[in-house]
Amino acid sequence: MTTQAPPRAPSPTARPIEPAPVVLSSGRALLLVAAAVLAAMAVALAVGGGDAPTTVAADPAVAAAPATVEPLEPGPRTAEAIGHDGVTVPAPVGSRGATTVPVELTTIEVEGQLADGSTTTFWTFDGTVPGPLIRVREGDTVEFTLHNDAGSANPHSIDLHAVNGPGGGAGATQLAPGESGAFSFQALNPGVYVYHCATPHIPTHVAMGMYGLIVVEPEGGLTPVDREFYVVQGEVYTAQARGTEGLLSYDMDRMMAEDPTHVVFNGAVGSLAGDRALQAEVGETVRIYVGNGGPNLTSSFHVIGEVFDRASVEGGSLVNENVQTTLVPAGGATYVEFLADVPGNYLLVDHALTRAIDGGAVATLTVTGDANPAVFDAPEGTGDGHDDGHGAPDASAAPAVAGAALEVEAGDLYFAPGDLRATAGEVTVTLDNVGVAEHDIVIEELGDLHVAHAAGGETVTGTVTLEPGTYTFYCSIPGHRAMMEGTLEVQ
Ligand SMILES: [Cu+2]
Repeated sequence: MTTQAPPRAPSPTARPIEPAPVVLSSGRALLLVAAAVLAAMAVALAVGGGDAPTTVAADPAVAAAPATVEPLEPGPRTAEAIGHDGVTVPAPVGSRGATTVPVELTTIEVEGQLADGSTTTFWTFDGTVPGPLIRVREGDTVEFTLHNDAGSANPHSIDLHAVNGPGGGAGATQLAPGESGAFSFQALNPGVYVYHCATPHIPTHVAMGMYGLIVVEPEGGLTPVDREFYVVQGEVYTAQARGTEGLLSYDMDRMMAEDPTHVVFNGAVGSLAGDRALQAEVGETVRIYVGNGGPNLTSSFHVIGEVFDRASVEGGSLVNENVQTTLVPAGGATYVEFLADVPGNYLLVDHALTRAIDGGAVATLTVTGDANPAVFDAPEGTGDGHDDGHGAPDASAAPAVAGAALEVEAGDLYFAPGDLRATAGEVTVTLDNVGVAEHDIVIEELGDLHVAHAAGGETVTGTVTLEPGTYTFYCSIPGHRAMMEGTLEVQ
């Protein structure tokens, strides 16, 4: 019998929040909670025929969660967050027959990192955004148990889109803090499905992070691949402007206007970048389960520099081939597959590009291995994959400027030239930003020293004193570094 992974404690960088109502910027918290309880009762009555939610004995291990963990350490590019790592997925079902599969999830409210230097309150399944990937087989009977952690301030529930039955389970799982509920369903339809909290105000619960995917594999299983990844897009609506430091609060008015401050993959800006970038090797087959929690936007999912050899149409049984960008509707999911042909950094984006370049909807897949010039060949320093992966179409391959003055063009998303040389001493750096988004130049080895920062269309000059050596420079705007990083040689 297959058992899903047990509920996980929040990641070490998440910390429990105080068990008080979340303060909404509009000051409607108490009203919302009261409305949620009333509406939850209405849902339970409507769906459950008047029965109270099924309650099972609380698991003491769950009741003890969330564990005490270290506080967040805000700082540059610290992508550690409540964000799911994108690689922890259950094993494929293979060729086994249909069976009974117990699945347990716990709803947990935590404060976690949203972007560099900022946190927000997340409501989660099992402490991550998205919640765990659930994986079953067509014909399986899923015995589903949901626990609402005792430390929660709000009722929660679950609606699995793979369910054929009222509310997708939401009627049986309207749970007050500390309660548990259970129901069972047979997974009749193979595909990739969203699950989400369905407790009023439902869009708020979703925007706070309460979504994930369940894969129902067909009889015989999906085609084996070398790497599987799990990436779910979602919107975040904060009262404070993007880039504000500190604890950001939820903004109901922005939500109602469908005007998110952040659009993210796996919960946070930079959640799948830097040390947490997805990894594959040349020659490997890759499958990405892609979901969209929404609650409002439709994703135009694209991987820059890759063509999907196969893309399921809306997560169902119809599979398209040779696809550049696939739509993932709010409350929808799919999977895409491709062969990693060429080494380099590949950016996963919502190709409604403002959301990626400015809003945070960007993740990195790093492919390592031998160059494959028959498939892609380019001069050094322009993103041929075995140097530093710059994407500038016109980045000079020639030796970069030497001397006491450096001129660097920044665009969306590249530096030109991609590598720099200078002589030791005081160096003037002119950053000419020809792009629309803001860009900066930061030197890692000097404590992430900001040398220059330019808004779109601006040219800005900064100075820095350099000792001889080799330095790494990059753009520190969230999501940019994967394409905007180079080496500075100082003689
Ligand atoms: Cu909820």
